[in-house]
Amino acid sequence: MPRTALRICPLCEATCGLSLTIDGTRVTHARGDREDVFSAGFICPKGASFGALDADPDRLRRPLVRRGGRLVETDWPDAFAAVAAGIGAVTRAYGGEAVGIYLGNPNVHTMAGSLYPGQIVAALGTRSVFTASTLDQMPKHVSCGHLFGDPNAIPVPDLDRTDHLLLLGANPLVSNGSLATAADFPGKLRALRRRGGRLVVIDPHRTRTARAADRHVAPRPGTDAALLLAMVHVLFAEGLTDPGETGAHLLGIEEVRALAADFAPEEVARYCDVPADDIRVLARELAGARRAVVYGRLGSTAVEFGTLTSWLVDVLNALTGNLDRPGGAMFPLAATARAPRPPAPGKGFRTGRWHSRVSGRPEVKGELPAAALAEEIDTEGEGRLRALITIAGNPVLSAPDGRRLDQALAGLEFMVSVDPYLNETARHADVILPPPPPSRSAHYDFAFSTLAVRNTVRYTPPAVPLDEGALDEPEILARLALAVLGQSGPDADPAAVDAQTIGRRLAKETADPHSPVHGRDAGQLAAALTGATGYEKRLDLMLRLGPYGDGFGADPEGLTLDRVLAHPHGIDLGPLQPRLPEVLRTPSGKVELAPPEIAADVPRLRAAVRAGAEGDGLVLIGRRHLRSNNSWMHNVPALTGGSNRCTVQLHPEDAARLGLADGDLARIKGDGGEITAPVEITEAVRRGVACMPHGWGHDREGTRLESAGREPGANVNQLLDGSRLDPLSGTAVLNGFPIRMEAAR
Ligand SMILES: Nc1nc2c(c(=O)[nH]1)N[C@H]1C(S)=C(S)[C@@H](COP(=O)(O)OP(=O)(O)OC[C@H]3O[C@@H](n4cnc5c(=O)[nH]c(N)nc54)[C@H](O)[C@@H]3O)O[C@H]1N2
Ligand SMILES: Nc1nc2c(c(=O)[nH]1)N[C@H]1C(S)=C(S)[C@@H](COP(=O)(O)OP(=O)(O)OC[C@H]3O[C@@H](n4cnc5c(=O)[nH]c(N)nc54)[C@H](O)[C@@H]3O)O[C@H]1N2
Ligand code: SF4
Ligand SMILES: [Mo]
Repeated sequence: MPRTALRICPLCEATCGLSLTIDGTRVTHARGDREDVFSAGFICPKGASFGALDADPDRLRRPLVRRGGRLVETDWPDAFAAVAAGIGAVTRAYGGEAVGIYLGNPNVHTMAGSLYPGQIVAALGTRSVFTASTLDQMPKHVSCGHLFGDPNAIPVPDLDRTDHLLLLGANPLVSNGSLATAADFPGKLRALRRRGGRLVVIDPHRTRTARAADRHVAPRPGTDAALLLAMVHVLFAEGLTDPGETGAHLLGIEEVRALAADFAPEEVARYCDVPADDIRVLARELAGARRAVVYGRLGSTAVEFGTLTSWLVDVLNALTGNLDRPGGAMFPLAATARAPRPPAPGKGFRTGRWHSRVSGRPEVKGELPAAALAEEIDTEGEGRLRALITIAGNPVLSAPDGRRLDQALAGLEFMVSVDPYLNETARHADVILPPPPPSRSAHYDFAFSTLAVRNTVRYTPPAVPLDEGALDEPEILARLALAVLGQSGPDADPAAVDAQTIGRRLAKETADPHSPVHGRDAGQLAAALTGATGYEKRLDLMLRLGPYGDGFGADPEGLTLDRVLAHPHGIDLGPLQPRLPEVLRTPSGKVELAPPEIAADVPRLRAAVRAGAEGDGLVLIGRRHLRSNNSWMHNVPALTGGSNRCTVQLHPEDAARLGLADGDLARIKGDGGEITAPVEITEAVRRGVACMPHGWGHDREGTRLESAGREPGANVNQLLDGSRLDPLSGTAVLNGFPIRMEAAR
């Protein structure tokens, strides 16, 4: 008899509640869970293909270990022994610093990825930490770090209550939203229009989202920082700034005025290729709306001036009185966050506490740029990386210059990958540790509940029990943390890893006069935790010490894991609430609107504006497809084909100039190399722009991605050599970099 089970979808940031139909151990159907308090039944084609993805025959079921040059199946004890031996040999010879770690995007989509990597890094004692953040949102962390004192205090657009939404470099009708967790983005945009609100989109591509907008402005890629600074200029010049009630929490307004002084719309119009009057209208409409919000995504972060652009998004919100008020940009309060403490000045945010060895890039949030990973491995000298751990990442396709990284990985002394696929990156590993499919994994969104446009709490235990002999990913990562310390034998106890974190957190809380458990006995509290597994106990701990928690009895009505389990469709915790000044950790205790680190980057922008556009050359931008996700969903036939193809889109005028017809094969050249791709001519991209998706290039030897290999596509990141970065955040410029193009053959 088929049964149903609930599962929060881990496939994008929308975190929809799914209702799975399960026959035996197989997911035969997935639909949106109409009773889900957050998503109310919304689902997209990826969620609907949950069963196919879950049962992909190419998923690894058992660990692989390299023997005589070949990857062969083995059992878990043998795999962890191989990890302990391989990492041990490198750390003994060169120290823990010689082991790097790369954490990919799905770490924010699994419980394990949120709970254990920190402990693995600590066990290694390495500063060579690389993540997908420096291919993505790191500029936002940096700007929020400086503005609010906490790089994780990221305000999100209050979609349900705004009257004016200005989207910058975001395509939520395809991506389903990012750094703004909202199930049913399409429905929320329709609701905005229905209540008389306006949608404005700034994007060089006339995307699906841009087509749904009241106003679409298509600037030259990479120029948004100048455009936004010109909007700031207009606000001051026309007396339109009105910070409202948040004004009391703002420092640096006059400094911002000075920074914007020589960015009048006329000064930037040519550079941005947007008429000065249009920039004025954007500023006036934003200031004139009752409740408005500016929100930027990948086209605002993975760009040449990513940190400046991210900063200006929130400067505009603050100057128009829309920061921290309903309908504006608000700070979520997740159930697993630490319970709020009384406002107090903090230590502030600092980068560059150490630098990368080869290019001297500053550390940001404890990370070095993913674009610098290859050079840290293949450049001779002391401190060179000799071993690498990758968890849920595919940097060979996702990061600049995959060919160089490919070669670098092949030269490592040891590599271990935690990944369900033998893909372009994992094929270099000496040991692959495969997590079970998502139906076998529990789910709680630690990361995305801090970015959700409404506060809710939801947890789904595994929908299907683990297969015989399989390990869940929390246990894999806990055992990996132990193996790194040389503990891989029968005595290695993964529960000790959880117990250690629980003990540490409770020691801190019981000593903190502002904690609900101040002065209580940590051992007794630990013993009171419920949960069938270590990760469930950790979830219980966080919920109970969180803003809505029971505080171990302090508030008997408060949240516990048991209470959340009793509400399988989730518990609604209400709309977002103002959080200033409690959320701030700046030394001043204020929002520091003109941080010196950011102000110091404005001259670089001024110089770019003065230099103007780099000739009339083409620049490349990315695009996503509703049925893709980065590099790892091209192996599911239900999700490929149709319009989900790796083509290079070009405006008809550019195509004509280059002598390219629709369907022609084009040769594309960039700093890092050349690729070929079929041309797709469309007026949707503006002149001077070529547009290609990433995550393709599945034609490498030694992978096990049968379906993806049939239509491999080309790796757009081969056009980059890893040297173009937003300097403040170390984020790769994936949008708006120069290329050349000609007909192939
Ligand atoms: N040119 C260009 N490049 C880009 C982008 C772009 O827009 N343009 N986007 C960038 C962005 S935003 C990002 S986030 C990065 C992503 O960069 P990465 O995170 O490096 O790449 P993904 O393709 O997301 O790889 C995810 C990996 O996780 C594995 N995986 C899937 N599920 C699980 C799981 O449950 N557990 C484990 N352990 N592994 C799992 C997959 O098999 C795959 O190997 O790419 C970036 N690269
Ligand atoms: N279906 C699907 N959903 C996904 C993903 C996926 O691969 N597929 N990936 C997930 C991940 S990891 C992420 S980070 C999010 C990303 O979520 P989004 O950022 O919403 O997605 P993108 O499609 O990358 O949108 C970026 C937009 O910026 C535009 N752009 C490029 N350069 C510029 C510029 O210089 N200025 C301006 N103003 N715009 C520019 C592009 O044309 C594009 O429309 O999506 C997530 N959701
Ligand atoms: S929108 Fe995202 S979370 Fe929702 S079903 Fe689709 S992939 Fe899953
Ligand atoms: Mo991303």
